[in-house]
Amino acid sequence: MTTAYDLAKAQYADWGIDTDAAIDRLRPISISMHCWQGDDVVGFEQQSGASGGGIQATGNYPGRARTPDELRADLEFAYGNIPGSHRLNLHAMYLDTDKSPDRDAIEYDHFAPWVDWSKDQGIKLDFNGTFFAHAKADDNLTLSHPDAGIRDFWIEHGKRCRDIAARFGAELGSPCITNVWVPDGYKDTPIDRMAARRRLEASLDTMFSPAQDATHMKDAVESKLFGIGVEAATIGSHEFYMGYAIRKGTVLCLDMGHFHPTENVADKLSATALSVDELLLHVSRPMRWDSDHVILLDDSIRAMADELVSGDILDRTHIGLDFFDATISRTAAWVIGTRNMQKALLESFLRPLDRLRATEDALNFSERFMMTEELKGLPSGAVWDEFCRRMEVPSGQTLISELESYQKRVAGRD
Ligand code: RNT
Ligand code: ZN
Repeated sequence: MTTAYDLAKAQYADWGIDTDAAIDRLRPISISMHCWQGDDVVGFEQQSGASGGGIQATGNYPGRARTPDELRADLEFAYGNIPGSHRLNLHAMYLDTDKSPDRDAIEYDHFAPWVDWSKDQGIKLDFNGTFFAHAKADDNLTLSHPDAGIRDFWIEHGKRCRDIAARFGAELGSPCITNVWVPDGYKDTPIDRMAARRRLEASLDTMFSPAQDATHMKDAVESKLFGIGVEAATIGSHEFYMGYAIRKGTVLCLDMGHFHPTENVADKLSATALSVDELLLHVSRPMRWDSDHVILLDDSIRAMADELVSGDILDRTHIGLDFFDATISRTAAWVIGTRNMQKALLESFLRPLDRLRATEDALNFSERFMMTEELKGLPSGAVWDEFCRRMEVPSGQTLISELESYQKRVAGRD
């Protein structure tokens, strides 16, 4: 019997594209799925409350994970419905312990259950310091705070996160990408931006000064444009961190919600990758602001995937996700969002890249235009379905049933 995939394969072959090769390229790509979609960025500290720092999950859909065990169960379900093997991006406030260490006192042991679980599941970990949702971050100043005592508190937090991350990496045999995002900024126009930036730079230098083995952990820094409550100035702006990452050799994190809304974040990949060795992405969907909507298979995500593939920077880009929506099933958000990133990559692998490049090099923009638009009619969905079939995960209506029945099971939690 001829399958939809057989027809798709033939149609692509007509363009000189090998669909099996595209599937083989997609299979090993591991996406770092963020833990915080599962519980609306609340975490498991005893005193946890609002996320603060201008980050806001809105909605009260039933089923929020309230404990590490619930979050892990939800993650297992999600990974089970995403083809391939993927990473987990943890935040420091997701510790799993009956102790209540303050942020400057966290230790590996507080996270050890996550490592046991990761080993069991065959998952690798990434990590983030949590520099928000804390009394010492209430002024939206942490590493750049004028008070050295507050800066030291957060520097200690960051150092401990790096030690914990290095142990994650050593235990799991894969470098743990350890990201720093701080909310630091001012609501109204500051008098001395330079002083604040010098303080942030000095704090980062101190925090990063203990050497870590790059085979166990790598530091990343994440910029932002603005946040609620820090409209006038963000100390860790894009230019600040781009310069910092280039000078200090850290990974540069680009969050798609952290630029002016009309900027094309995909354009920044090749531009920055010439100056930094490695990139970290927070793939996200800003709507009017850094709203962290779940990513769709839309043109902004396709553009990111196309640039990673055309620019040949996939192997030095860590693809992380950063979205959270509390108005829909949280597990569905993870599964559909992560699969959308994979679908975009698959579509990028299904382009006749050499031919497209040749039209551009020959300044044959008419042909480039005709090709890009006609290619959109090819049946990439049939190739995706075949990928899911080979990876033994559902797609289409079967997937929807799976997502719905899991959501029913967790709906009674609150
Ligand atoms: C905030 C940053 C940051 C957070 C996570 C929870 O604007 O995007 O990455 O979303 O660390
Ligand atoms: Zn982010």
